[in-house]
Amino acid sequence: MAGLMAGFGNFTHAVVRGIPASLAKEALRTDSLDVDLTGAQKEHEAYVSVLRHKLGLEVIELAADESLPDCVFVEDAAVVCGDTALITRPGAESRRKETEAMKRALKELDMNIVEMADENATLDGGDVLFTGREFFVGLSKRTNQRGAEILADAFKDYAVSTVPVLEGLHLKSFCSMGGPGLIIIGSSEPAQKALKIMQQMSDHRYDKLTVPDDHAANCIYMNLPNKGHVLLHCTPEEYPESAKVFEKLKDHMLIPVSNKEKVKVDGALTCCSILINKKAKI
Ligand code: M3B
Repeated sequence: MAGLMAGFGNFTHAVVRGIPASLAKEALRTDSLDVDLTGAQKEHEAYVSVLRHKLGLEVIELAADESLPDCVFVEDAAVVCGDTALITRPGAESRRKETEAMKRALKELDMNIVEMADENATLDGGDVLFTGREFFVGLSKRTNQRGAEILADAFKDYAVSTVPVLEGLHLKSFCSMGGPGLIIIGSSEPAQKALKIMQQMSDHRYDKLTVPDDHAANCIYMNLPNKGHVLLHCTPEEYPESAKVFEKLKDHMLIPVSNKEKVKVDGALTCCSILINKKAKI
């Protein structure tokens, strides 16, 4: 396992994208909440600043596009693992063109680009959980079986299993990785059911960290050269009970990151960056 998981969470680069003014009124959302645009932009700047300044990643910032209200949620437009970048075919028609700028940026970074050309396939990166040893793909409103098959073709070194997402938008609306072999999971029934399915489908025994709030289970884990285990997680202000769970982690450098405005349009922490490791692992 040490060999297999070596390098998990090690990143050198991040791709992010600005927030267009159109996000406030036009970004897709499950609950009809009003977004404070300036607040969202400030919150996003702080997020990018953590990646760039606190963590020292090389951050590539794509310009916001007013015709793409959801474009800040770059995670959905590509899945990057190793040197391969799968450009997705987002499930929401209004989001399809978000992939164009992402594809250009990932080409520029010398990634091997795989495209999802099949018109019957849909996949949002928010439905893709990479554990370091395998992929779980949520079958949701946005991602279908064909999308999962194309992902499996693109990343042949890893097993790919599908998980039905019964409620909520994406698989990662209630889970994420918290370290090598550690799944962070929300407490709701759909989240717990999905975890059970993932455990049944895997040959590996994952550790789990359960948090009271589903939203708070979406964290960003990294393992960085001079910092060790790093976890970007929700703030105590937003989810006090879940924040207490993270504060007990002793091996991680904990970084609370605010997501108050972006959550109103179903955005979480992982949604706002594509993380890449450009350093050879050997
Ligand atoms: C959210 C897109 C919101 C569009 C991300 C992952 C789980 C809760 N208005 N996209 N990737 N979802 O977050």
